[in-house]
Amino acid sequence: MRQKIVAGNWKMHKNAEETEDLLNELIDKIPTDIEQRVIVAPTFVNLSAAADHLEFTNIEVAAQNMHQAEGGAFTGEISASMLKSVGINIVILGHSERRAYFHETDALLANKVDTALKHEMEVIFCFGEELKDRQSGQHFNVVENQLKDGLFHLEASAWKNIILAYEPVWAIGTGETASPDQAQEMHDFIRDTINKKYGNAVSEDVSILYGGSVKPENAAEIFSKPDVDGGLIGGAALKSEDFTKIVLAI
Ligand code: G2H
Repeated sequence: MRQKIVAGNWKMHKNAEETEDLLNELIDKIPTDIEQRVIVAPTFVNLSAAADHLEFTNIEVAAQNMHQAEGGAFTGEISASMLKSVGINIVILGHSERRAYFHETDALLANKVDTALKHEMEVIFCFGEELKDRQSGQHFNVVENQLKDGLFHLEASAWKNIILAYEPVWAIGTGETASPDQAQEMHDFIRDTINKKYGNAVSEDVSILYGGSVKPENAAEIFSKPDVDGGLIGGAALKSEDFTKIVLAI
């Protein structure tokens, strides 16, 4: 059975005090008896405190990135074992901002995925086409290649630790959202592509989140689509009222 998941990607927002405040608000507002998984991804420096703070709650904590190496001379980087040592078992990889500003390629991401899985972490793997790809009708090809190059080297058994996040780059932080039908069309394509490679057991079990300007106003309609299993939320994850509404819209 695939899971319903709402994850908040806080990007480079919230200092230590603001992180604690937002977590306290979320603890107050998000009911404890819901079935959907709720994940938040604060910045690296606040992960340890966030994991401690949320230990006895139903809110999980993810990192926004990690390095592919086990350790070594990589100034400024963070390894999987460091994340695990402070209680982080989930990592977002391949966000379009990492791909665009930090030149992360599908080949590099395939390595990062391997490292995360080796450390028994769950991966939220982000991918999605740019505006030019959609305008030129290449969006299915681009998405298929990102999926294949980043993840199709995995054994079927590894997919239990993979969560997908389809995030069309033209909809990220722009206020522009893919229509619920556009999201469903691509999620269906993604599931079908996985089905062709791995079969039903994997394709029906993998959760595919939608990301890109999800707000309280549009969340319920997007989440109502059969192949949309939740969302990866940026801007709207920074306000507890909005994020809670989105969590409850699923
Ligand atoms: C896409 C999303 C979260 P936003 O980046 O990953 O951000 O909801 O602000 O578009």
